[in-house]
Amino acid sequence: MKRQSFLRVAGLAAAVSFSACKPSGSGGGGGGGAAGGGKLVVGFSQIGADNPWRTAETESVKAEAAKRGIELKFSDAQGQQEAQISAIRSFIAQGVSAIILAPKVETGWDAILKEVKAAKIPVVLVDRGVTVSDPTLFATLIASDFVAEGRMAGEWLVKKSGGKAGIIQLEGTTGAAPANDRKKGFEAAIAGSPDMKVLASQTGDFKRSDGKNVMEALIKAHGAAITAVYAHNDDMAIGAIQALEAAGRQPGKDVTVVSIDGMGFAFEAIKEGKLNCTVECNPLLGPMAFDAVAKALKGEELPKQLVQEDRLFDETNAPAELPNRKY
Ligand code: GYE
Repeated sequence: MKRQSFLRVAGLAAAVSFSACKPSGSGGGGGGGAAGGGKLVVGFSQIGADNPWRTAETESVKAEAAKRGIELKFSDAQGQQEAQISAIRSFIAQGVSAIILAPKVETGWDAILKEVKAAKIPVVLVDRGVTVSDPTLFATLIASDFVAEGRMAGEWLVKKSGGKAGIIQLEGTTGAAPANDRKKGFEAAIAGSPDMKVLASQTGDFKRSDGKNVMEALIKAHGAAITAVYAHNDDMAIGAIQALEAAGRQPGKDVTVVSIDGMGFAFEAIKEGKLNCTVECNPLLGPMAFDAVAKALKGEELPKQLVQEDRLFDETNAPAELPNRKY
């Protein structure tokens, strides 16, 4: 695979700027936003609505557009990258001023992003990164450092389990940046502890139902050897907790469960003693996304990634934080 010739965008220091695309009425070559009758028109291509994290992100983008008087063209791709590509093509045809894209997977975006660039429409990526041949194909990425999230979860588990565990890893959507990187960070964190063994690592597609089904099968295969679960998101962790309980295990006690996202329901599960730890990942990206859109439209240079800082919560600090959770 020619991966080396591609640039992994997250963490790149280079900055790019887009030539200013004026709001409504300027016409020509995209960026006109004419559909809005004076309003700025922005397209948002969302992956789907399969878990509460994603719905929280969608709501944040919609609410921020409304607050700023921006007309938002929203497309839900129902989990299909091809549908995201079609939506982007339709945004170009409609002459939007900017595009916000939450890309399902890391690869396969070059061609469509080149079409967007040719139309002089800036692209702001939210929540997941892409691997592209040319870093000027997007203005910036607003996302968390997923390797760091995985590392925090892994380090916490090494400490909690005294360096010895039989682990089930429930991966996110195959090919998605947070699945790739949360795996990488976690596995690096446990690499120095020979008794931290990953018994199985399978995708649960970031969904509660898949997390539950995969966990049921893995309990049958590995039984009592399982002493820990690392789920790439809270939803799959809840699914795994249900499967463990159905199998007569005690999640949170005889099986340590660690996950990522820091959703309110995960805090509740920590309080109930069924989930042990969650690393937050903020889905409320609307305000930052539209700040970036505004800057890109002014032709300002943006860093290639605006990193969200994430904190780790367990039984020691989750109860105090619970009333403050906004997602
Ligand atoms: O963790 C998960 C969602 O891309 C950061 O995707 C996001 C992840 C998030 O489906 O719950």
